[in-house]
Amino acid sequence: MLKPQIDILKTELAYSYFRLRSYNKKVDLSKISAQFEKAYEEIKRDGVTVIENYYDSAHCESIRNEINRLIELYKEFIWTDKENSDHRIFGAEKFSEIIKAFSQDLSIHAFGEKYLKTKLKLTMTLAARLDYQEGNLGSGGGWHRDSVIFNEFKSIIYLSDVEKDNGPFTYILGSHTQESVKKAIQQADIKYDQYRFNEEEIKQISNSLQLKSKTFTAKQGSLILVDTRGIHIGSPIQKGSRYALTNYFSPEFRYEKMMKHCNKVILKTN
Ligand SMILES: O=C(O)CCC(=O)C(=O)O
Ligand SMILES: [Fe+2]
Repeated sequence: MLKPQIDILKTELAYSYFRLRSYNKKVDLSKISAQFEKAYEEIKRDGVTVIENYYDSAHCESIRNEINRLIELYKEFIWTDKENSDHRIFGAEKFSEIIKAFSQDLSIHAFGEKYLKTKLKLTMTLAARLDYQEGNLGSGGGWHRDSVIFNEFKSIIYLSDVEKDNGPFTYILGSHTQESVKKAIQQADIKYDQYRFNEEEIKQISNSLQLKSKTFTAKQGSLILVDTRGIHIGSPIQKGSRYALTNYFSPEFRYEKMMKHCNKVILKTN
């Protein structure tokens, strides 16, 4: 059992470094809305929460049209998977005013800062259209954590209705805490730096940690606020298309480093 103990120690050390750099700005979510206040309690407990009807259907339709326009206009430059199912415009806020408005949403920003207890900066907004194609892996390519050491905040808005066949976001509730990362190492034989998981490992983690997964089927305009340190998957799409925007944030102190990474994928059109 010596090896897992050392691994846990490494996790603890990195985590305390993050905490040292945190801050304690008071953000009063009740001034934003009761929905955000409730969402805050949920994200702390589960690692994920949803606010329905954040955008109305006319607004969703406008952004869908915008995504279609950008995919067509920049088809030689955008990222697609090998099945040609996933079409991704990273940094889409630079090409569209209506997408920029989502990237600059102050309520979401304040919520993320309160949750992570640190100042955040947007690194980029992803606009994505997922079309059904045989053999597609879904958004994100399988079960994973975005980070093992750091809690991470993302906001995803569905711009089309997402039923169970339309590639819904799925999350293992409660898998975002330091405690649960530790338990996965101790009780489910997961490596300390492991951030991708096969189905067998997901079963193992869910059973030994007694955690349930939740699939976020929801109407267009639903806003998912999520700590992507928790284990999640964008399920493979079996029918139709899924449109969504995702805001990526970084703590201010890691921003330069994160941007170096993001700049590799941000859309460049010449
Ligand atoms: O779009 C999704 O459903 C999930 C994608 C994902 O893994 C992420 O944004 O971190
Ligand atoms: Fe992810």
